[in-house]
Amino acid sequence: MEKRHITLGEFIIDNQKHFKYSSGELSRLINSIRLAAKIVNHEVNKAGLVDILGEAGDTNIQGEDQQKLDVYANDVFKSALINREIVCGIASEEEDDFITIQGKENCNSNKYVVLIDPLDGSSNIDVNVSVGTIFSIYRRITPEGTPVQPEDFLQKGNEQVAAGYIVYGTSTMLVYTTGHGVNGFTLNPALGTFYLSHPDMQFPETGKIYSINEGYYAHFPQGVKDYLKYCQAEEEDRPYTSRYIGSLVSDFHRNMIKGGIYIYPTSSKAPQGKLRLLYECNPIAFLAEQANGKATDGYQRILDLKPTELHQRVPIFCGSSIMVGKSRSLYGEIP
Ligand code: AHM
Ligand code: MG
Repeated sequence: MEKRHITLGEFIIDNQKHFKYSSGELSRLINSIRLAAKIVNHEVNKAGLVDILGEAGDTNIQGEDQQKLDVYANDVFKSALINREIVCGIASEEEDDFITIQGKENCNSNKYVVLIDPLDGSSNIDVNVSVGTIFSIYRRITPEGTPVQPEDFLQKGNEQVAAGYIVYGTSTMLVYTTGHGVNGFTLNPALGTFYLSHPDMQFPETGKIYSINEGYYAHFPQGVKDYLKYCQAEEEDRPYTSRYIGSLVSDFHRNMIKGGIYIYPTSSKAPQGKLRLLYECNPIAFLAEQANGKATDGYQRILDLKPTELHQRVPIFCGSSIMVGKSRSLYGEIP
């Protein structure tokens, strides 16, 4: 009998039953992310062909150069979510402040807010290396029908309703969780359809890959240096192998499949780390835990951190549970 291929569209509908009293709002929201992902994918894939490469000449809130495709991806995801009026607010790594969506006659009865890093790792675009989109979805906590407030976005990661990423790689994949495991879908570019290719993704308990920018070694805290020495030691199961793309989604995706740890620690150059709690670390931590892995800031669960500002940065250690546990033990006591 011919094997039945499940599409992302079918999967979303089938999984709606996991949500008690679901009105289909979350399903519609994930559907619009799916649509925006296809549009961005199309543009990313022709990045070498058209005059869209290079910097847009603007800098984002963190003072980093914005690449043209960052701006494009930000616009695509924003309009996919705003035009369909399925969220009440959006916060983006590329925007200074969150966006309130008023809806018809200034009344918006939608329940969800989306936080997004529209094109992560974008410094890699010019050299044809994989980039990604990361998204995180929460239920608002302020009353429906009123404008969203900062506290709707500054929720702990363990309040996430859904999170995921799209990796624009050798093939394009959408990987997401709604708190019932992690599933990965691969885009068939000829048909424009995502198919379930990686059901119930799980981190191996341990692995042999460590991913960190070792160029900053001299600036790392002693605990991180000690952990790196441990990774490199000649022992039965070591040295581990070092793999660092510099594109979080791609590094995380590879480690989830093969087993490994990704680290972006604090350093004397980046005292808070580099990655953003709301747009990068929380969604990645939710996926890690749903896939049987772990994510900490070196001391505690990322998902337990209480955010204080939209663009807050935190250090992150995430991946296979045994490896993250070991890094925790070498990292030291809470100061
Ligand atoms: P970005 O959001 O500006 O693209 O930065 C995030 C990226 C991650 O994808 C990647 O893991 C990290 O920055 C690489 O940083 P570094 O070049 O300092 O190693
Ligand atoms: Mg980013």
